[in-house]
Amino acid sequence: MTQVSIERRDGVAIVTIDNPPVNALSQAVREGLERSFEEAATDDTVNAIVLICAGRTFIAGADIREFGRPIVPPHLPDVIAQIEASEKPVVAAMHGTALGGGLEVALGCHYRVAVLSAALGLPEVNLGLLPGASGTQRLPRLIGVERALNMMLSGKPVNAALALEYGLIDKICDDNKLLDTAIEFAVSKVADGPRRIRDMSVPDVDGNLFDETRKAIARKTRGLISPEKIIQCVESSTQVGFDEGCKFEREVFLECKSSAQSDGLRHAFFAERAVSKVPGIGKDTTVRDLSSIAVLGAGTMGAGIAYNCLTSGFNVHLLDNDDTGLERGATTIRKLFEGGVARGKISAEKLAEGLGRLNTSTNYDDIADADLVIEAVFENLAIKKEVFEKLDAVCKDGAILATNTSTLDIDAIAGATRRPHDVIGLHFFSPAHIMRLLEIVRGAETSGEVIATSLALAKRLQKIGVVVGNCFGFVGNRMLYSYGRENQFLLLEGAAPEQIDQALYDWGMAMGPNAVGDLAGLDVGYKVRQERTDLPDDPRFYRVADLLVEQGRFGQKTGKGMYLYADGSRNPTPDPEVQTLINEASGKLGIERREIEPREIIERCIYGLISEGARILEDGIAARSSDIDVIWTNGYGFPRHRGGPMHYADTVGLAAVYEKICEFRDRFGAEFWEPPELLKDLADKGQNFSDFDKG
Ligand code: 3H9
Repeated sequence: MTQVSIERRDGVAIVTIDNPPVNALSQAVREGLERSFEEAATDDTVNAIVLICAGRTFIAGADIREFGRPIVPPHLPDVIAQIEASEKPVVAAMHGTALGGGLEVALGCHYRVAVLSAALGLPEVNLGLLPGASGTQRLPRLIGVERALNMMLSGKPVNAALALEYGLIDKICDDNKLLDTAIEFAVSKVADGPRRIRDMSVPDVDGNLFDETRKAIARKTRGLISPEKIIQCVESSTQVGFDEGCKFEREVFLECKSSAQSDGLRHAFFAERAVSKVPGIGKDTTVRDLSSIAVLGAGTMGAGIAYNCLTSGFNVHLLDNDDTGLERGATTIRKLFEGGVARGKISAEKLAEGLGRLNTSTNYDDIADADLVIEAVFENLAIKKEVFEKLDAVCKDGAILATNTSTLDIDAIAGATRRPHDVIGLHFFSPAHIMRLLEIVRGAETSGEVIATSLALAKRLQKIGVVVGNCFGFVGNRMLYSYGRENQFLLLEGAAPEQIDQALYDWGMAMGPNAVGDLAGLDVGYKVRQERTDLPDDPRFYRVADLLVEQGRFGQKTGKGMYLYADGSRNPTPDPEVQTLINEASGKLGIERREIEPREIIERCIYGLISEGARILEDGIAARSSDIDVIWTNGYGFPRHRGGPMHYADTVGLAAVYEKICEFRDRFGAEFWEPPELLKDLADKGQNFSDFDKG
């Protein structure tokens, strides 16, 4: 199959790329472009050229799968230079998403036409890269330095209307008229000839722009390499000529491409796409229609879920035991809508329309027709079973009955109904309308249809749904236990809460575990631990957290927890009283306190995660190690540029991870540090978790 073809119409050569699914610039495409533009250049019957793509989109970028391997020529910057050098006017005709190298190809063309629904962007920063095919040099020349910087640093695409306003495109047309418009446009430019961006000068720029930009993005991009490199490249476009700027861009692009950060971010990209491939669920699995969703429990979580469903177009029925609860839930939802309006995310009409799709009730009979019920009541098995018994009695046949439990046994809940095949766990993360992760927990009897429908629901809610198996805490919270356990042990052994938090924050975690505990509420975990009968019989286990809760220190909500929060502030301040409490606890347990280095803090917390992740794979609770990575990067603030805990282990090397875990076992005891068999096995074979995934 040829990925690039050429045909002629009215003296115009139409070069078409057809490389499904997203017309990525693979080696074959680059070669095809080189050949086709050569052919068009030497054909005397051709006066102008249109570059267009078949399928659902214009080129969505370089072929990211090639980035782990040596790149085979022709190189993209050379192909683009060849297109730009054409003596015949070249028009890019864009639909779908013109992204990364795709937009850079369009910038090499002399003119650009796009359909109204098109989006254009340079999202390389999301992959730890920078536009590496002269985008950092051409875009500032075309649309100005500040706009170009914003597009590259945010990675966010602009729509066609804005692109026209920026001068990024020359014309907008209807979706079904792209080729005709582009041909007509190309013909109209034959007399003018080519207009090459490389020959334009870079517009003047405020001298402080680059330093101001650095300051503005510092917190958001902490620890990341590519944003600074983007700034340097764009800065160079204002200082040196086009060719020298391109040379510099190429050097830093290759540096970024071979970085561990880009490797981690590319892993995260593909891992998020792999989650939709669920064993036993195929394209032929029926997806049930969902239009009305009932949310049970109008607390913060229930209201957040309801709001998320409303903004995704569903009719929502909010149910609670009493009118006060309902009133509170409805107010929370209204406030969320109003916040959306204030931030310009939602129009006033959408607010009214969205709230118009919300009904509230205290009567189970009112949700009899719901297609899906999401239960978000207290995290207590007895209460949940009672709720599901009632749901089973009233809900229509074929309704999906979902529980938003974060830890409890899905099969036990399903067992309270006569339709366990319709029961599933939908574990939302707080705040439910913001967090992208949805853990979809399949019970022993959950049907394929219900899983497929839950995956489709996740997409509609703009979330990443990851299907996992049923066990205490599923994937995310089960692993959190090992991470939290090490945090708690480190506190007793000599590390201060702020020292642990700083070490993990500096390593890349969104927040340290002690600040997270205070944010989530220390009492939440406490209640769960009280209900569990299978916890280790070790007096050190979550000792500090238990003592704090028993003193009424629940975290931010009580103004004190692991830290102090003065006068309603959300900023944690170390509290000497907590340190005294910890020191006393260490003394009572006979633990000799010592200096602990950041490296030990990181290794114990992160290797604790990896070890539990390996057991989760052994138990078949996650289908792939990359699914675990998606859960941790999207639900628990794990640094995306490290790919996720399992990918991070691969980059360290499993033999080294295994060795370190053995060392911890010898130092701290086998109860918590016995290395998982799977880890030993893979390390012995010289393999890593990604090999396990392939197997
Ligand atoms: C770049 O261009 C560098 C240059 O500056 C310099 C070079 C020298 N490559 O997301 P979907 C696959 S860096 C390979 O589910 P959607 C994807 O894995 C690149 N494969 O669809 C999936 O495969 P599968 C800059 C790619 O409709 C399938 O396509 N560009 C690529 O929800 C469908 O993807 C970007 O960062 C790729 N570039 O969204 C754009 N892109 O079916 C990255 C996708 O086997 N792509 N695939 O799982 C996207 O943002 C979205 O895929 C897109 C479509 C919006 C295009």
